[in-house]
Amino acid sequence: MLLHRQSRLLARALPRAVFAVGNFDGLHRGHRAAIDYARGVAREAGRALVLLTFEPHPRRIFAPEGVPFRLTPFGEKVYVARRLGVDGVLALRFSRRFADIGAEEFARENLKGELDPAAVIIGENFRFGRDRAGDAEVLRGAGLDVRVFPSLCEGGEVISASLVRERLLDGQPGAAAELLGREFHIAGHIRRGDGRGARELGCPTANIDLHPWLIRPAFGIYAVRLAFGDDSERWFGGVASLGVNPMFPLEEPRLEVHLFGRWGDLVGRGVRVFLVKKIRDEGKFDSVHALKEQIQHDISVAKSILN
Ligand code: RBF
Ligand code: MG
Repeated sequence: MLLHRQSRLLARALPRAVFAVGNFDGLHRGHRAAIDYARGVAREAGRALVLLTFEPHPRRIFAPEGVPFRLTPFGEKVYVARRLGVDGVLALRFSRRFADIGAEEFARENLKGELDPAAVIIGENFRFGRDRAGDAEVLRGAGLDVRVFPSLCEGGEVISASLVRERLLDGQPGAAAELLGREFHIAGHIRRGDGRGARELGCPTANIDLHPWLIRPAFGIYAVRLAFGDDSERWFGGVASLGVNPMFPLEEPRLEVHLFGRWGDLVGRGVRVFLVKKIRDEGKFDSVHALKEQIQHDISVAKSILN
């Protein structure tokens, strides 16, 4: 799969591709239905299938002070896209100046002119250009073959990235997974911790810093699966603490995973941690001993969830 940030380079490599256009944060089931449809269009046209997306997420430009909200930070969006089997990702650099391009100009110059797509697939709520004035009609006006893919509904609700975010903020990773079509995951590298877990709590943990723009799911203790590197098939069970450790307060929330089994030094390894189920809130206990006992209980609860 090709990843480009410049239209010219992408168009040279994959001329006249079929483009599915959107922010695609989360690449949830609604996105994937549209991408599957676009794949069919691409096959029929004998063209490559490319996701055309925007980075950073426009919301970060329009509301720079907002709370972290990304379901899939850029690297993870690319990772999931690769697994969906698209031929390319074109991630246009979003900025104030970019946002200020008029809708007609964007359709004519940036899409038709630079990419000359065989077809363009957008979601029904997709808008683009200055004042969000661009829609399917504007694209058609630029001479593009446009297909509008309807939103996917489940249980009377539209599947959307914001609905997935609500589920995660509510501590419901299982409900989020149903909307995503896969478990929500946090990617990162294992950092050296202070060793307290192993020393005082009988529970060594791998510490993972959270991407600055990644959504903070409800703080608490979770049953998790962990995979190393880009391998998502082989996974290992564990129990994780996500939050600020009221017993030993942290300034920035982080993820600490206790992996079941015996492991050597994992510092530096790239991992993905999949949230399976929230077990409880973070707590403040009367003693380190009480926390230690609680952790042993969490471990057995997590094991039974994962089995
Ligand atoms: N820290 C807390 O302050 N309160 C908790 O309730 C809590 N529960 C934990 C449960 C598990 C399963 C694990 C692995 C860690 C938990 N921690 C909790 C974090 C613990 O304080 C931390 O791992 C050590 O201080 C080492 O950094
Ligand atoms: Mg640790």
